[in-house]
Parts: sequence; C-alpha cells; structure tokens
Amino acid sequence: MLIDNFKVDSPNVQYESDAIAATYNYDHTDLSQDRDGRWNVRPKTTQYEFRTSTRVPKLGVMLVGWGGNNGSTVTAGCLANKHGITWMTKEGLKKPNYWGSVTQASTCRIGNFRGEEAYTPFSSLLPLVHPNDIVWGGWDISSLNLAEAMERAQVLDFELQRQLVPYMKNMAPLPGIYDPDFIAANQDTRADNIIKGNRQQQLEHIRQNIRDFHQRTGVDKVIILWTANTERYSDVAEGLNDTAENFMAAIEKNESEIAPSSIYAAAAILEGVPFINGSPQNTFVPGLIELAVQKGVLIGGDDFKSGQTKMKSVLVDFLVGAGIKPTSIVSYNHLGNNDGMNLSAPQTFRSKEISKSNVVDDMVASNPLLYSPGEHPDHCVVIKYIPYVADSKRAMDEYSSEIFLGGRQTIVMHNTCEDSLLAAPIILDLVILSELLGRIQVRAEGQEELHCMHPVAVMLSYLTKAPLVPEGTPVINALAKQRAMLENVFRACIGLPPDNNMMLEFKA
Ligand code: NAI
Ligand code: DG6
Repeated sequence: MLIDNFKVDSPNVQYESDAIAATYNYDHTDLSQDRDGRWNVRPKTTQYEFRTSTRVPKLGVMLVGWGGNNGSTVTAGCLANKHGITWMTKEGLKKPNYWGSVTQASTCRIGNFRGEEAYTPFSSLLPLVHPNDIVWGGWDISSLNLAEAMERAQVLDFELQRQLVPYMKNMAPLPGIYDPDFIAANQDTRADNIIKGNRQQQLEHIRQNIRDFHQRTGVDKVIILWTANTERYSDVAEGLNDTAENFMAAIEKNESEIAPSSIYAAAAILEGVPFINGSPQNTFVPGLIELAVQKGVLIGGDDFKSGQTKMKSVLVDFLVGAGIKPTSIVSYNHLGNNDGMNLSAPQTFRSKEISKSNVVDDMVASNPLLYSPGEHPDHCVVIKYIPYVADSKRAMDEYSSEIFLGGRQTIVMHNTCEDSLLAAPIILDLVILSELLGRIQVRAEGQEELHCMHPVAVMLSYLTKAPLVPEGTPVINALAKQRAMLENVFRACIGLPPDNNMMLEFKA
C-alpha cells in the first residue's frame, strides 16, 4: 500500500508555516571500560531538535564535466521527464522515468495498516527539489554543445536523442580549467575550451562564472558537482595544502600540485556554494576541508557508487554478516567510453583503484570472529579500456569465501549496464539531498542554538564509493547501513522513530 500524503500527529512535531520542527529522542549506546578491563554498555537517550525549512528553492546545478557522458545523460534525462518525451524502440514505446534515484523512485516503510505494510515515496518524507525543476549549467574543457555531447556519448536511444536536440543544442558548457598533468594524455584532443591564466586567475574566473550563473538564471541556490575526468591524486604536503591558509597561498603562488578539481571546489566554497566530488581523486585535500569547515559550506564525495562497488557493499556485508569469511575478491571490468580511456593511464587508474578497493574495510573490521587483527581478503581491481563496448560496462566479480568445516564457496557475478544510466540518477540524488541538508537545522541537548549539520556531508555516503566523513567519524560502506542512516535521519526530522523491523506488535 502506498501513502503519499500524510502528516505526523505527535506533540513532538509542529508543522509551521515554513518549517517542520521536531523534538526527537535518540536512543543509542554508551561504552566505557573499567580499570579491570570489563566493558560497561549503557543505553542512553539524547534529545535532539530538528527544524527543516519547507521552502523548496529554485535550484541551479553546475556540473564540472557537463559535456561528458554523465553530464549530458543527466541533463537529457531531466529534460525528457520534464517535457514528457516518449520514444519508440524495437521493444515498443518507452516513457521517461527516474529509476535508479533513491529520492525519486524508492519508498520507505511508514507502518502497518490492518496487517498490510504501508510505504511512502522517499520524496514524501520531506519536501525536496524535483529534478524536472533543476536549472542546468556548468563547464567542460570540450566545447561541444550538450546535444552534440549527448550524441558523442552514445548512451540514449536515437529516437530519444533526436527529440532532445532542440532542447540541448543551445546549452554550451563554459570553458574549463585544463591541466594535462592531472588527467590522461589521451584527453588532449578534446581540450578546446579552456580558461587561460594561472591558478589564482582560474579561481577568480570560476567564482565569476558562479555569480553570473546565479544572476542569469535567477535561481535561489546553486550546487556544483564534479563529474569530470578522474584526476590523479595530488600530493599532500606540509606548507602546501595542509591548512586552509597554505592552500589559498598555494593557489596564489600557482603551485603545480593544486589540481583543477580543487580549484573549482575552492571557488565554490568561497562563493558559499556546496561542492560534491563524483570522482575518486583527493580533491578534498586537508586545507580545502578546513576551508569548507571555516566557511560552513557543504562538501561531499567521493566517487559515485553506481554498479560493481554497490554490489560489493551489499554482498560482502551479507557474507560477513552471515558469518561467512570472504577471502578473495577479484573485480574485473571493461568499458569503452571516455572515462575508460582516461582510466587507461596508470595515475588516473590508481585513483579509481583506491576508491574501489577500500570499500570492504568496515565490513571486514566488523567481524573479528572471522578475521584476525590486520587480516584482510585478497582484493584486486582491474579496469580495461575496450572502445567497442562504449558506455556499456561489463563487470565481472569473483568472491571466494571460507564456510563451515573448511568448505569453500565461490560466487561469480556478471553485470552489464550503461554506466551513465546508473550514474545520472545518483547525480540527482546527490544534489537533491545536498540542497535539503542546507535546509535542516539541528540542536543536540546541551547545545545553545540550532545550526546546520557538519559541512562534511556524511549523509551522502549511500551514493559514494569512498565516503568523505568528518574527522573522527567512522567510515561506513555497507549499503544497507548507509541507506538506513539516510532514511532514519529523514524520519527523525519529522519525529518518526527509526524503522527497526522488530514488528513487536505482531509478536506479543
Ligand atoms: P566523461 O569522460 O564522459 O566525461 C568527463 C567530462 O569532463 C568530459 O567531457 C571532459 O571533457 C570533461 N573534463 C575533464 N576535465 C575537466 C575539467 N578540468 N574541467 C571541466 N571539464 C573537464 O566521463 P563520465 O563517464 O561522464 O564520468 C565522469 C566521472 O565520473 C569520471 O571521473 C568517472 O570516473 C566518474 N564516475 C562515473 C561513474 C559511472 O557510473 N558513470 C561511476 C563513478 C564515477
Ligand atoms: C570502470 O570501473 C569505470 C569507472 O568509472 C566505473 O564505471 C565507476 O567508477 C563505477 O564503478 P562501480 O564500481 O560503482 O561500478
């Protein structure tokens, strides 16, 4: 049963003219250790106040890498939905949808009505920007307009592309920051749309672009998201990018280790605009994180969690949670789009390898009954560039595990999918959730005033391979836990308890 229109009836929840205010009792557990080493585990309840503005703004999204496969696909997808464009294929008439977006196409359990489970659309929990209403813009080092970029991407059916051309042909990406040292040399042929000048001038240029976009489109809020090429890691060094001050000075001195992605991010932060990194490189060097925290501007990342890694963060969680010990994980994939070509260089591949490989760490660490200290499954990630398959990525995984009484279990998986059709809905979720996070204020018991959550947006973890978290916060990769966090914090904002699946009402 679907319930898409409801109000929470509770003395702890007030629906005001422009906000929902909720008082929420957070039940958690406090751990401490006696001198003799015995652990004390104390249930604890802390009261929180949440206040969520219900004024949904007109949102502008600027993509870095707008003319890429993801950038053109997400723009095309929103336009197809907005204008209700249908298209014929050999399988019949197709209609646009937002499948793959957790905010637009998934539901949450609200309760039980006379024995039947009742669900609500995720988007009905709190008021969210609708993707049809997003105003798109951004940068690309390639000058193709978005209609040409969509054609180059070879992702969408021809009949859909044909109808989208009139809407996209006048969308032209702004010139981008190009530094061939940070991406593969094979990208130089498309780099014909470039900002000139040193790093300080590039920073000022991007800041001006953001202000112009804001003014020209009349949007209330802007969010910037990196969906450009994967860069190599930049060195992190004392005096260079370790503090906000050093980082800004390094831009001024045109230091060569300051990556283009970090310059875009700095421009966004200085303009008070959230910045999300959809690629694996270490855009958020310590100095940049410090800058975001100082300015209170949301940052999130890294690397969209779309296919193979999403499966991994489900499967390994299931195995380890079932008391089965994964001992070898071998993940091979090949793809033929421009992302694959860029990743064929060792330095950019290395960035991807890191974000794809760390994804099981928390699950392995959660079960010392299976793994002794420091023990880890063998884990290998291979990516090959095969132009013929274009955006249709093939991913093959082999999971070997040790089971009961010395037995072995081997699970093999083959996943074929258009990469950009998986990534586009994730881009939507990232910007829609980031916008919402800017409207939520929170106050824990003992704190004086309502304030925004920590600028490092751990709430976006579900959508990223290598979640960026505030210092000292555990990194959670297990997909079910990540989704539960998102859903349960949404529920807390409207004074609802977490969905604990106990169903005691049917047991006592
Ligand atoms: P793409 O190569 O088609 O698009 C990237 C675009 O960025 C290109 O048009 C390129 O010209 C542009 N670009 C490169 N450097 C730039 C800069 N400094 N400033 C402005 N534009 C710049 O790649 P695709 O498939 O769209 O993927 C984008 C990124 O998302 C890649 O880093 C990829 O690794 C990452 N990603 C993709 C996933 C997917 O499922 N498609 C999943 C996870 C991450
Ligand atoms: C090859 O792995 C290219 C990559 O950009 C991936 O397609 C992308 O990171 C998605 O990875 P995954 O592991 O979530 O499918």
